[in-house]
Amino acid sequence: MKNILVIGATGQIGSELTLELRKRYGNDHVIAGYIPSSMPQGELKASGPSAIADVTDRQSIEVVARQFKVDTIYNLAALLSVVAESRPAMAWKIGIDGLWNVLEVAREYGCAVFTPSSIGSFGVSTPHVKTPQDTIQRPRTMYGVTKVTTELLSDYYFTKYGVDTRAVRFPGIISNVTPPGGGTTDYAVDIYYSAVKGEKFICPLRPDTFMDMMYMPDALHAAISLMEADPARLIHRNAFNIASMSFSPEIIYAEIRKHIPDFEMEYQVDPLKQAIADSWPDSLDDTCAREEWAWKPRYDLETMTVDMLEKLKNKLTK
Ligand code: AKB
Repeated sequence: MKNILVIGATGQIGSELTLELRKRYGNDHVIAGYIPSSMPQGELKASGPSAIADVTDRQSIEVVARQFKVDTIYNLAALLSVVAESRPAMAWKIGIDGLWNVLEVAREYGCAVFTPSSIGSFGVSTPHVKTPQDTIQRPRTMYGVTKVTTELLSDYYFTKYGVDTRAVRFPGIISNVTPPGGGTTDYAVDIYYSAVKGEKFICPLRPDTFMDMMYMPDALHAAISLMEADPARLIHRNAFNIASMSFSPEIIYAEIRKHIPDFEMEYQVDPLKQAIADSWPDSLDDTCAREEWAWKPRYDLETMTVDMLEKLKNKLTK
């Protein structure tokens, strides 16, 4: 039986990933790792064990690994792209010094490790349409620099020490549970909240800014199925392009208006967010993920929008 530690269990992805892993592997086998300023609440707290696991404090991870006989770590600790630009030293400390701590514990205790990369690992010189799996990665944001380093360091621990590291490059993740914080793709979540609350949405990006996005159930499915994949089939490891939909603000706005025709949106471009978005791919080629571990998304913009609006209506009108 697996024993899994999720580091960053109270964050946007961690909060839903922990519950999904508990459904699959049993509540007692999935530990919600948190930092003291962000304690688990509600179902996350009640449904299984939790423990302090701070990536900047190697001992805290080691204690949990030993106590719970952890064999798999999902390391989700990171600052997102916009906030990392204002706190670059902290972004490095959490993303890279933190990863080093996680990998060292994994090496000692024989754990597999999933540490996501991102579309942010690409830069202006990367081909932007159908970005290949193996291509130029010269990002100019601190977020991107930490994500490329994450990929390299994770591969290094695999080839040098045999640590079973695997990862995907997440696009913008859209969910109706825990809001994201400080990302360039956050607008694609915020727009649904505004639509359901009946508020005008102020869009921080130009109408024609394309980026890859994904609905949370597909993102969870990607992370878990990659970690369950037959290692003999993996040619790549850190990190796989995955894709399900690519849209611009004007396209998502039009899709929401099919359900809420009087929904209004205005553009007030944020120069930092726009510059970051312009440096990222419009769409990724995920052929390698499809071939090496049978990746296949379930949601597109249409089906995601129906589900998002329904779930948010229930959540916000309670
Ligand atoms: C961000 O916008 O920073 C993240 C990402 C795409 O990695 N959502």
